[in-house]
Amino acid sequence: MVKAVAVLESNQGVSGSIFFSQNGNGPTIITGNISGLKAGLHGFHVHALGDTTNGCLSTGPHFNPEGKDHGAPDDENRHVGDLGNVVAGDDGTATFSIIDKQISLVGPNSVLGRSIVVHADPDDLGRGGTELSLTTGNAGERIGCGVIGLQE
Ligand SMILES: [Cu+2]
Ligand SMILES: [Zn+2]
Repeated sequence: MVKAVAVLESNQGVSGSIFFSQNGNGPTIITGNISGLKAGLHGFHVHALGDTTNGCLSTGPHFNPEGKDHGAPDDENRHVGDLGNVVAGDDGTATFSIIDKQISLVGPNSVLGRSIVVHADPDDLGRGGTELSLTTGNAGERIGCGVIGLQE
């Protein structure tokens, strides 16, 4: 079992911790909660870099080692980092448990040392019909992010 954690940083009042675990080459389980959000859907992705020197802006694009288009978590044609949306309730908190087959903590698709990012707006899952939809999902501003590091 490999385990990892990311603690979100934000200059917009967003906070939370995200936990990752993976058995062998099996799917990765991603759980956590994020607070300080407005109610509704928020794009949620692994971005390529673990660089937060310029806040969430310096975390690079969606982690995409296979050169694919942006998509939904269940799509075959998606960025490895595409986790879709988390949903915040009226209290501004999103609590989630995601099982994902493309995110990994080992091998070439490892997300260790990269960043998890939550956005201001919903991810359109590549269905928006615009060029940006196929790269970012039109998820808007990066309002919280944290570097994914190994956990004991
Ligand atoms: Cu993102
Ligand atoms: Zn993407």
